[in-house]
Amino acid sequence: MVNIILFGPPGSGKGTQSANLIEKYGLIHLSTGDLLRGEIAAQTPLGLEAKRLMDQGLLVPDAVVIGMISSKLEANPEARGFIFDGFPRTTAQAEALDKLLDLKKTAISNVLSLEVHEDNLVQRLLARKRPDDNEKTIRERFVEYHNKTAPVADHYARFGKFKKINGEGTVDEIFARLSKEIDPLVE
Ligand code: B4P
Repeated sequence: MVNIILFGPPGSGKGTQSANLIEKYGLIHLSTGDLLRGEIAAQTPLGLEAKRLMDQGLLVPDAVVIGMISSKLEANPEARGFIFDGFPRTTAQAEALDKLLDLKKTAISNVLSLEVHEDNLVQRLLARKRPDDNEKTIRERFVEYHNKTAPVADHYARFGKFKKINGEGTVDEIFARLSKEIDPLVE
């Protein structure tokens, strides 16, 4: 089983690259951002609370996203593996994921971190025009990233499972860099 975490700051291209990677490797895409936006679109109580936090650039509570990921893992017992996109975003989420995967007697294969200069991140996000892609919210998302998400890198680096990938350039160039890391894992 191949389990990849796509890591990186807001706008680094996690969602964009995941879409191509699942097609190439037949893995299941688990994006907590997409799952939360699904709840918002369905106007569930969870979605309404998530929207309030996401519109401010804040992370939603760990228990909410861990619950969502746990359900998705349970719902896909035959999966060849998963691409985790936007999860884990805190050390508590990383520890919860370790436990969930251990129950399936598997582990994270690699954490690939897309490295992009902050000016380029802002440009990409402003061009996208999602509700949480305005200058004020973007700045808050970067603060959350530096305070709460960046430490997740240390969690995986301790196990030798953290690799930085140049996230600048065209979508195809970045895809080729990611494929170079993943190809040997699926052979
Ligand atoms: P996410 O949905 O995960 O969004 P993101 O990190 O901002 O974007 P991503 O890195 O996927 O960028 P994308 O490929 O789309 O999170 C949104 C919010 O949900 C969070 O702020 C938080 O509130 C909440 N949330 C989600 N997960 C959570 C968790 N685990 N815990 C708590 N809260 C959670 O690319 C961005 C843009 O760049 C696109 O328009 C794309 O077209 C463009 N782009 C991509 N690659 C490019 C390239 N190479 N060149 C030029 N443009 C490029």
